[in-house]
Amino acid sequence: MKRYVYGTPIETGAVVCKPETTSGNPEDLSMSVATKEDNWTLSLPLEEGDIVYGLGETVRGINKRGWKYISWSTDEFDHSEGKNSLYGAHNFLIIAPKPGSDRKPVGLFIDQPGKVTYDIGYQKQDEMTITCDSNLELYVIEGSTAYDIAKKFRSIIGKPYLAPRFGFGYGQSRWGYKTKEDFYKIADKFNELNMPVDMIYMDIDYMQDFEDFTLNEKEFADDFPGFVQKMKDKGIRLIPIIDAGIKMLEGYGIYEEGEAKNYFCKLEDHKTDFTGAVWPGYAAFPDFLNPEARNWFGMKYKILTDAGIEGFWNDMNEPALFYSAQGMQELKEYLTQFANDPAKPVNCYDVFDLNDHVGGIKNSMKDYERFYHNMDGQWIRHDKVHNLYGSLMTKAATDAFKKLRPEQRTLMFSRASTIGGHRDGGIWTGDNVSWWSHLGLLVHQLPAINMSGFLYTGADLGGFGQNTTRDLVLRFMQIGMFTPLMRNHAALGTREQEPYQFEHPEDFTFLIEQRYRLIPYLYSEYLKAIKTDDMMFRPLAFDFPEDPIAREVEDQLLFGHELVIAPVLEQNKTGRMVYLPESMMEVRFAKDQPIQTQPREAGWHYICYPLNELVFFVRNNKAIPVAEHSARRVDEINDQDLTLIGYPEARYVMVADDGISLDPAKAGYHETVLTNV
Ligand code: MIG
Repeated sequence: MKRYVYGTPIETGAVVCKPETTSGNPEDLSMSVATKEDNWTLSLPLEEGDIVYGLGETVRGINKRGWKYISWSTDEFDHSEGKNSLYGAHNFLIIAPKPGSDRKPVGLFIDQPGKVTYDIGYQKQDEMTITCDSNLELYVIEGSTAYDIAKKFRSIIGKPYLAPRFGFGYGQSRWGYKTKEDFYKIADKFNELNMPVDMIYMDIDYMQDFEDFTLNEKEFADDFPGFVQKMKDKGIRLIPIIDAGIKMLEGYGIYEEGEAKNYFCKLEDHKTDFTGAVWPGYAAFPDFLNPEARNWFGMKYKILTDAGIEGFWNDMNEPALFYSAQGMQELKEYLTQFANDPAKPVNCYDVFDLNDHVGGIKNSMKDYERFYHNMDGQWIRHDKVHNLYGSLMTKAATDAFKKLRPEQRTLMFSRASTIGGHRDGGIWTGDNVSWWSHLGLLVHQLPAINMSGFLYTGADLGGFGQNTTRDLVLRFMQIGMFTPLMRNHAALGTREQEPYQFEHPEDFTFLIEQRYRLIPYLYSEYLKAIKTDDMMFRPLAFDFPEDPIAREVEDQLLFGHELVIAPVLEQNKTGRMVYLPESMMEVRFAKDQPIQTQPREAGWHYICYPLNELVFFVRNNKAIPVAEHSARRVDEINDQDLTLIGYPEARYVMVADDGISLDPAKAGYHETVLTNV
């Protein structure tokens, strides 16, 4: 592994074990580097059959060839193919030449907190060009396979955040739960239907006027600890959201404190707070790059942890900006000019221009260039460090949790992230849409997200934006079955998509039950992946690099060391073609039937996969443990009574701990060999 330093890079904290600096430029795979004043470019030829893996949470396929990606944390509610950026800014990729090539696979990590552009065969089909600001660290990682390189990379960025085991339970969420009654009703409904659930999420409406660390006066301010406890009595942990922006309002204590202590991002004068607008209206943005401000913000979670809250999700931390005070002023000037110009509109181009001006005030680059961070006394313009913001908000929280809840793990996941942030929390994949194509997108994202260090992850099951359908929710759940975060979440105003809103809720109950049966195994693979710098989700070709078909499969994944999962990704399908790179055992969970297994030869198979079953494949000579189906909460899972399914002779090395202690010594990590005899 080699590390090259260009210019004077800002320390991002992404890498915890840095190799010595290598001088000169990398030559692997005929790379060439050109540095101009404020611009750095790396180019390399791509050959036919090269696969490019990585870039974490972004658009398009597992193989990133043939598109342009921009690493720039973006509040993007439309995750369609035409986009270039999502919430994650994960600058790690691997180029894997085809089998038989005399070129070796190579991994690249661009340690740069600003915008990084990847043209991966977009301008020229057989050329890759990476462009960014001229101050960066470049890591070039060699290895025998893409998988090997991914593990080597993971070994230098530090261990991923360790979630509490209850975080593997099913979570119900929706933007729009407003009252205590809403929460009681949901919990009661789940309990009534005997549907397993561990968490219900609180979205922005629990706050008073969208003010962080406050409680809605009408609903929650009065005896919040009592309410939290009442939900716990129903077996539910409440998981509230925290937003990045702080409402600018005299009399709101948190704002006044942050203002007095200079903890907010400043304009170019380094004195005036930058004014952005998000849910609460005009808001100031905590300067998470300033360690003091970070500590201050983190300790505010105490208001909620003191009330018994054990987990949070951090939102809007790209940071998302609906507009800024200055941007709005400029827009008004433009509009006034437009309105007062008798010659306008001359033609439709004037109207399009008007449209662009109005639409362009959201998440505008101009705004990201308006404000500054105080990083250890040095003022840095936001756009230079943009991608650090979300992860440092997560760090603010997790550092504080170590003080506020020193004994126990706290659930934490974030929307925006960059590599390094994986040590402090998980991520969810943000505002997907209730589209069938977003099932496939999730399958593509999971391995790339794992490569970047994030293991505790998942998507809004059912889809966040727009109206879902019963079959889509079930198909989403068949994938979400394996993601550590299994949460159904939807946007305000969309069709209600709690499992009990649909016909035959027992089908949903059945799937969630199977999830709980798999938790001992899923959690074991999670602990192993943390310990051994491994990925939980992998493209087939990571384990079968020589198999030309496996190299092109983008709709199946390896899970852990035992499984292949092949979800159905299209509507009105009752099954699909599945490619098995080796002979495997098909495993089928169907209602009111014992688990069915059927040996399958290597090759293509048409596999029936109804909406209300769970189907996966156990790899040759492997087996996985499955619990009884009676648990309705993670804490009720009987870890002593596990059945191995798969190949009868196989054993499984089960890893477990107490699932909650922060201190590894107390958690009691241990291995047990499970066999069928
Ligand atoms: O601008 O808090 O991604 O999960 O429900 C929308 C409301 C703000 C975006 C999050 C979504 C959440 C929503 N938030």
